[in-house]
Amino acid sequence: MTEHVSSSEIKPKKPLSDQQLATLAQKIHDLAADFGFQQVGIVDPQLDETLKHHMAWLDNGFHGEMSYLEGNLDKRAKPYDMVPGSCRIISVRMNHLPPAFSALTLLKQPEKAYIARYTLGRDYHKTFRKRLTQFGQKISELAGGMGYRAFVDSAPVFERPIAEQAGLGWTGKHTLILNRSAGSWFFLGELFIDLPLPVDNVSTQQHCGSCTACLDVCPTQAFTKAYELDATRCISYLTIEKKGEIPVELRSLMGNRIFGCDDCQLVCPWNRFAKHTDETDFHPRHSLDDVSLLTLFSWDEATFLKRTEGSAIRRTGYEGWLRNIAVALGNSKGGQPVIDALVSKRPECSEMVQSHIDWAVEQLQKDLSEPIKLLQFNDNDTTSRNRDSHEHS
Ligand code: B12
Ligand code: SF4
Ligand code: SF4
Repeated sequence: MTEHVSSSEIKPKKPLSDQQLATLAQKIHDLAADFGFQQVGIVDPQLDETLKHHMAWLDNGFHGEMSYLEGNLDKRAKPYDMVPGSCRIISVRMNHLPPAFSALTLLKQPEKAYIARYTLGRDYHKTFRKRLTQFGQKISELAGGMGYRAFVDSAPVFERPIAEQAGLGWTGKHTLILNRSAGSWFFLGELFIDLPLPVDNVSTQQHCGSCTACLDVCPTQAFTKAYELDATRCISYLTIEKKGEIPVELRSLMGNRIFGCDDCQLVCPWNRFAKHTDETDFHPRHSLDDVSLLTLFSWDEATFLKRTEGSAIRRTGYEGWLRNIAVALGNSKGGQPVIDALVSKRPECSEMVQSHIDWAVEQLQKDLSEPIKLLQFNDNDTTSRNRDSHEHS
């Protein structure tokens, strides 16, 4: 992942009084909605404990090939060192749930592609970074000058623990931040600032209770325990971050998920309270919310690049894209027509993709002699009702 930052070094003409800082903090909360943020929190984070957890997580090798998570550990624990002069962080969240998108229906149609909701539209980094920068400019104007720097994802910033300490929600057992009025369908971003604003008083209460729905539903059993994810088993990692071969033992568990995965969020009861986003940038483009695997597999590289322009999907690259679709086609129970499509595309593919095609063909040939089983989700259980419940609210 790349670092997305923007900054300004304008200094205030004279220090603000405590009263002026308190008034400014209130205005920041009042103005957030004008910039497309559903919530903000001002925080002076304490991250020593988080660093210990992070290091233990790395020691277990749960980060796989994401070597960037090993770097800048000092800065992760002392984030102000990244932006000299900064002394507070404004943590913000932005909803991304697109309207009228039935995840359950798609997951039950093995011939269709499932692409994670967060990436059906434009790359969120761009929209979010632009808004954060405008927000920083506005605050700077109100303060009579302020140094600030905006981060959106993947800088060495502990975004989730910072958001939790800023009061944006609690860390769920699936490791994501969620809150009682919005669920978890939102992105996080941060504005590092050099004004000593009063921090928000926040509740640190957790509301997962005895629920384990996210842990139980994970198709690849990627959670080693509550609050601990072995990313190397997570479909999001396998389809987006991992280069090269996808481990054979995980392929049949991936179903039709070709870019990211939403299952642990779909099943979460708190997502019944999630709100759809008004940001048209996050609405699906090129019918990616309802498209067959064979259609996507037929794209040549030029078509892939054109249709994924401005989208985070480009991150996987054309080779990774074909690899992911080949695995999904192997799980599609699509029989001879799918075998034919795989075999006909094979000569133009890299060796790595070819090995996934061969695996897929083998699966489909096995299926031809077996009755079709589609037991991934059952309409009658409460899990599947929770899973899509917010779509009907
Ligand atoms: C690497 C990464 C991934 C990896 C690893 C995910 C992971 N859980 O760590 C992969 C590729 C698998 C991934 C997947 C996804 N990701 Co991601 N990812 C990141 C990234 C870049 C870094 C996260 C990180 O540092 N992980 C490493 C370690 C430290 O994680 P960890 O051990 O779980 O950390 C937790 C513990 O230390 C724990 N902890 C801390 N102190 C303590 C104390 C105690 C007592 C306990 C028990 C625990 C505990 O809290 C930490 C945070 O939750 C962040 C952006 C950022 N800069 O933060 C986005 C981010 C976390 N991802 C995000 C999203 C949306 C996703 C996906 C939903 C995308 C998708 N639909 O496919 C999935 C969700 C999978 C999941 N269940 O986590 C969002 C989450 C928004 C939210 N509401 O929380 C983020 C914040 C990006 C953003 N700016 O919005 N992601
Ligand atoms: S995103 Fe999917 S694969 Fe990853 S932890 Fe959640 S349910 Fe499991
Ligand atoms: S599914 Fe249950 S355990 Fe998981 S985050 Fe949601 S409330 Fe917490």
